[in-house]
Formats: sequence, C-alpha cells, structure tokens
Amino acid sequence: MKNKYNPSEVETKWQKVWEEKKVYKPDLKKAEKPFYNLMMFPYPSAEGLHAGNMYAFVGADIFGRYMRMKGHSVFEPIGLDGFGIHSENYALKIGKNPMDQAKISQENFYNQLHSIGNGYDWDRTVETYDPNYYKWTQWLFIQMFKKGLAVKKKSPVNFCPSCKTVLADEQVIDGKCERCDTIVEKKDLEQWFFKITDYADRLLSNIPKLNWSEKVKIAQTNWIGKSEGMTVKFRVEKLKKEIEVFTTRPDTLYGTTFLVLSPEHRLVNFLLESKEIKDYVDRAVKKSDIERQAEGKEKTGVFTGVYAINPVNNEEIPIYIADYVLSSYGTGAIMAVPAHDTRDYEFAKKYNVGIKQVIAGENVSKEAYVGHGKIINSEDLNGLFYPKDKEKVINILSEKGIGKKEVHFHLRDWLISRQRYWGPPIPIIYCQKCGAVAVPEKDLPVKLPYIENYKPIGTGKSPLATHPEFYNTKCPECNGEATRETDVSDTFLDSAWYFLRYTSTEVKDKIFEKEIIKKWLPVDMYIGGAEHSVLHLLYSRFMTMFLKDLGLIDFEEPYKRFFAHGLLIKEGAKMSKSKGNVITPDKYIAKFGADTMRCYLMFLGQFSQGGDFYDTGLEGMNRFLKRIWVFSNSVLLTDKEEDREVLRMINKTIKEVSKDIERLSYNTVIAKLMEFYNFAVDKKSLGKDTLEAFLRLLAPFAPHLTEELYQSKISSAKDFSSIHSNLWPSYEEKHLVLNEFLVVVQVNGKVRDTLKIKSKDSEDQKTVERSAKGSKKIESYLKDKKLIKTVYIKGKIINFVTD
Ligand code: ANZ
Ligand code: ZN
Repeated sequence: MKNKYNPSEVETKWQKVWEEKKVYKPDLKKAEKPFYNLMMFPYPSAEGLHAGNMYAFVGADIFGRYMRMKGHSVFEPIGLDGFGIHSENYALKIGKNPMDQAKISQENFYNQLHSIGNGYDWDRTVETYDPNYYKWTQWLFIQMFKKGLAVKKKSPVNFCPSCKTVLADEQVIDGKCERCDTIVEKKDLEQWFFKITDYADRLLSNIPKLNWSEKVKIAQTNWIGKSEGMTVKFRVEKLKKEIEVFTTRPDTLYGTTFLVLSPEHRLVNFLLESKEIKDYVDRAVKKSDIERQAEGKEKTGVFTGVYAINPVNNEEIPIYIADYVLSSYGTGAIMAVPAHDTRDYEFAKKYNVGIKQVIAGENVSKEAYVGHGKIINSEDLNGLFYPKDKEKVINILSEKGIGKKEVHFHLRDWLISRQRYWGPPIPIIYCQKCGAVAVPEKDLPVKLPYIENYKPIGTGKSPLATHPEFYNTKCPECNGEATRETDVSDTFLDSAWYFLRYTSTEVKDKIFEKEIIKKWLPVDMYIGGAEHSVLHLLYSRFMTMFLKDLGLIDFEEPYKRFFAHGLLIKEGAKMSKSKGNVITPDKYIAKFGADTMRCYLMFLGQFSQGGDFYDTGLEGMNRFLKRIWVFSNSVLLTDKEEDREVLRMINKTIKEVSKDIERLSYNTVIAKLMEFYNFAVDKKSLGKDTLEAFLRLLAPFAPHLTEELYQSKISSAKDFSSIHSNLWPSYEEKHLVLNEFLVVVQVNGKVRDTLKIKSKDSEDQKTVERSAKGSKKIESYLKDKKLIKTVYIKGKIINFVTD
C-alpha cells in the first residue's frame, strides 16, 4: 500500500475492474429484487457534461448505490437525448452538420460520464438519433395514428421567426421562444397532434396515488386544469343566432352585464360593421395568447353595437369583442360578470358597462368581489351559497333548460410536428388516392437522410421538403405515386418512452421485451429536475397509459417515486452560457479526483434545494478524503471486542446515515461521517468491523476511495467482491444507549467540577449526590456551608445551593 492518496490512479483502476466484473450490470432476466434507478435523460449542451448535470447524476447514483448495497439488483442506465432543436441549434451555430456533430458530442459526453464514477450499465445506452431507437419512436407514432390519436389539423401555432420553427405552448415563455428569446408569432399551419386531451381525466385522477412531492403533483394538476361549469346560450335577435359561453360560475348568471367574444370567434365576421371594429380585430389576432392574457395588462376591446338576451331574466346586454378572451379555450366567448370577476371588472370600469352584485360580501364599488358568499339578486337562486351549492345551481339551471353541465380542461393536444431537420421523420405517406397512410412497420425506420442544407428554411416546411429523393415514394396501399411527410417529430416524444427501451436495447424486432418490462417496471426511483415536472412527466405518463391500452404493458404510471433535485448555481448566479459561468467538472476531477468532486457537490446543501459552487470549496473536501486515506492506512485494526463508546458512535452513525440517505439528505450524511471521523481519528486502534462499516457508509459518495481501502484493509475474500455489491451495515439499538454521562457539578450555579456517571447510576439522585460530594473540589466549596437544597437535572447537571 502506497502512502499517498492518488485519486486518478485509484479511480481509473477501479472503474476498469467494475466494468470487467460487471458490478453494475444486473442480469435483467434473472435478477432478484430488481430496483430500477433512473435519472433523467440528458440532452447535453455544447460543453457536454457540466457540473449541474454531474450534480444531478451523482445524487441519483448515490441512491442507486445505496439500494444495491441494501441487497437489490439495481439497474441504472444512461443515454443521450441527442435529437432535437437543442443539439441542432448548437450544430447550426458552429456550422457543423448535426449528424456529424452528434458523434463527436456522444464520445465526449460518454467519456466525461465515465469519469464521474457512477454505477451505470454501459451495455445498455440509448441514443435517440440511433435508427435502432427512432425506429420505435416512429412505430409509436404509427400506433397512435392507427388508434386515431395522431391527427393532422390546421391550427394557429406558435412560430419562432428566428428558430424558424413551430413551438409547443410550453416552449413559449412570456411570449418568447424559450431557446432564443425571440417574440413568438402566430401562424396558421397544418400540424400533427397527439390527442393527449383524450387522456386528461385519467392523467388527472391518478395523481393523488403517486408517491411524488406535492409540488410536482400540484404543477401537473394545474397544467391539466380541470374546470367544471356550464355552457349557456345567449340569443342574438339581430343576427338570428346564439352565442354559447363557458362559465365556471353559473351562480353569477344574473350578474352578467355583457358578453365578450374573442377576436377569432366565428360570429365576429357578422359584426364587422365599422372600421374601428375591423382594425381592433386585425390587431388583436396577431398577438400571442400569453401577451393577451398577461396580468396587469390594460384591457382593450370594442363594442359591436349589437345586444344579446340573458336567458335567466331576458335582459338585453351589450356584446363586446376583446382580446382577453381566447379563442382556444371554452367556447371562445364569455359572459362577463364584472361584480365578481377581476378582468371583467377592469373592462366594465374602462368601458362604462353596468356592474351588478349577485354574491353577498364586500362592496363592489372599488373592486370585484371574488370571495364566497350568499347568492342575492338572483330570483330562485337567492339564498344558495357559492361555492357550496354549485352543484345545486347547475341542476336548477339545467332543469330550466338554461344551460348544460360541462367540464373543460386547460390541457391542449400535444403538438408533435416540427419543421426542422434534426429529428425522426414522421412515418406518414400522402397519396392522392388513399390520403394519409402509415408507413408499413416492415419499412421502419424511415431513415433521416444525411443532407447538406439542413438549415431551417422558414417557409413553414422542413428542410427535408427540398429533397425529392427523400420524399418521393410509392403509396404502400395502391403503389401509386406518393410523397412522404417531411416534418420530424418533437424531442419530447423521444424522451417520453426511453426508460422502456433501456431494458431492451439489444432487441431488434420489437419495441421492448415484455418479460423484462414486467420484472423491472414501473421505475422505482426517478430523479430529475423540477423544470420537467410538468411536460416530460406528463408526456411519459400519457405514453405509458397508451401502451397499457395497447396491451403491451400492465401498468399505467411509469414512475413509482419521483424526486426533484435542486439546481446548482455558481457563486450566487444561475449557471448559464450567456453569463459565461458554466463549469465543466473535468478540470476538477483531473485535479482532485471524482470522489472529491462527488462529495463536494453533495455537501453544498440539501439535494432537493441545490447548492452554490465555489472553486475554493473543493480543497477542504479533498483534505477530508486524504485524511480518511491516511487514517485507514495507519490505524491498527483489531478483531478484539470494540470499545463501548466507539460502538455507540458507529451504530449511531449507521442509523442516522441510513435514514438520511432514504430521504436523499446527502449533505447531512457527509456531516455525520465527518463527525465520526473526528471522533475516531485520535484512536490508536480500531475494530476492523468499525472501519468496514464506516467505509461502507461512505461508499456511495466516494466509490473509488472506499473500494481501494476496503480491498486493501478489510476484505479477505479470495474472489473479488466489491464493496458496492456488499451489504449495507446494520446497527443495533442496544449499542445506542449512552454508557456514561458527563454530569456538571455546580455550587450556587457556578460550575465547579464534572463527574463521569454510569448510565444506570444517573437515574438515582442520591447516588449522583454522593459521588459529587465525594469530589475533593466540591468538598472544599461545601465546607462550613449549610446546604439549602440540591437540584438535579438528570444526566446533566447537579447544583448545590448553600446559604
Ligand atoms: C363568468 C364568470 C364569473 C367567470 C365569475 C369567472 C368568474 P377556468 O377556471 O380557467 O376554466 N373564460 C371562459 N372561457 C374563456 C376564454 N376563452 N378566454 C378567457 N376567459 C374565459 O376559467 C373559466 C372562466 O374563465 C369562465 O367563468 C369565464 O369567466 C372565463 F365571477 O364566467 B367565468
Ligand atoms: Zn395510395
């Protein structure tokens, strides 16, 4: 054993051994006690792995290592979500074909990943741009198509003029493209959608059953956004037509003082009587939904000059057109109740429309009253309560034929098509005679061709549309001339099912091996960023339900437990390319070793909260690991019965560390291991079992260092047996009790001595008093004094009060 801790030597050595001995490669068919430990699919940025990724991955790996040591067969796969706009934009920036760049990025990324020492099964990587993978992404598209869940519709879509592509609503942040910050425009385009809305109720009703954090569950619930209410029809005599509205507040129907149509509403065409109205509508339809709904934005609108009849009381109420009403939600028209809705209130004040209070509560002369209360001014609804009697209100109104009960969801269908190059071509063929036909399964994958002009062209079409050799084909049904779809699919689709494919990377003729899926899924632990708590999780839940409906799997929720980690920041600022403060772990690993970096990252704060990275902090952690190295190599290891106090400390550490790892509180684990080290460091000798337990507790955090010390100091096995596939230490309650107490002795509140008291004696005040009085020091303080009283705080303090 050399005396100096040389991390790079130790780390390369063990990484090789682990790979050879398949320490992290469970036999997926035969394994017992399977545990699927999944970390979120990375889409590495230009720099490859950065410290933020490493932070997330190491945190996830620690949990996997812990479960492995607890006796599970742990499957911990990794891969690369390399298709999509993210990688493509980078390739565009450096002027390299994304297909060429992918190979370079992959090699670099996997090399970096190897160096961090995670327990990955390297035989089962998945890359989304591998035709062996996207063949099945396309296959899924076809299954959706066959079930009528993949549909093409013309719709106003978000279009980023800079990225020259369509964006899903979620990719638009404050009206801007999430990738490049350009203001997003609306365009009417034919697009492919997955009808995730058909699954809205199921996606929602499963949420309470999930073992996920409340925050994530709430985010999903809100995104799906179930609203229960009514649709009500208002007659427009002048047009001989009706306007239907959706409301969640039918209890306020008597308080409706005007109607509002969205500028896109189909009746608007009959109402373009003046230039003012036309101009307003023209301007409004160009704005994005987000812009239109922005909070605090001044309401605008225009009166149409036309009136409608409120069906409950036959009152005539004016009809406005205003952009705060969206065409994409409900019926695209609303009944406005300014007394009880803030937006309607602002509008009514600005345009001088009447306000009528129908819920008792605060006065509405200054602002809308949106609270609970008794229904008033509403004829036969009077006396009922909002919200308690909502159901009753709905029943009364429906019985009278005034409206229909209705449920709406905020969730929109999933926009799948992208007019870009770098994705899986959508496997559809258009034939003059047969229409849209799915590519036959035997012809999959539809390979993405290598083309020179991969740049987006901005015409609303993919660059593939300039390649007749790609799109000209024969119709699979009639063999006539036909053309391929030239759009590619969204990256979110690639990542909606990858966790299934990891189990079956070697199978060629089916999407996955049912038997293995049955054994390993649903995923036991899923660890990833909170920023994916809505979309990615929702899409993969949807895909899982769909596969269940196809009869391919027998569960419908993919992730039993989901844990959201915090973000790593750099010296107080979010790590980002634009700030130039992205750190790659490489140089730190080269200097201090992966183990130091791992422990350092995990020590920064609660894993769920994230941490602030300072270069200078690494030295301290490195010193700690060096000391462990020196101590383990120099302390005399014995087989003799361990000292009581040492036993107590190690048992306590085992207990607390185990508990903290279960809740992924890693920083406190490291603190407790440091505490144990500080306690043990002065000892000349230590039980071998004690050191072994300590090394095991540290093993998930510093896997290389602990393997080296375990193999050289502890293990006597003939055949290699890794510390990482060995048992997690257990503790015994009986060792946890304190053997001795240190009792402070005071005279008149001043500390005069301390006593060691056996724990069984500490129960009895008389015994403690006796030994306190027996102390020479105390004797001198008590001499010639009259003892008035004695106060004893069990196991802690004894105080003599004298006159
Ligand atoms: C009358 C009313 C009175 C409303 C009141 C609210 C409060 P959620 O819960 O999000 O589903 N609304 C309906 N369609 C709309 C559209 N296309 N654009 C903008 N707003 C729309 O919201 C439903 C409520 O949002 C509906 O209930 C409607 O206003 C409005 F005191 O009707 B309410
Ligand atoms: Zn045909």
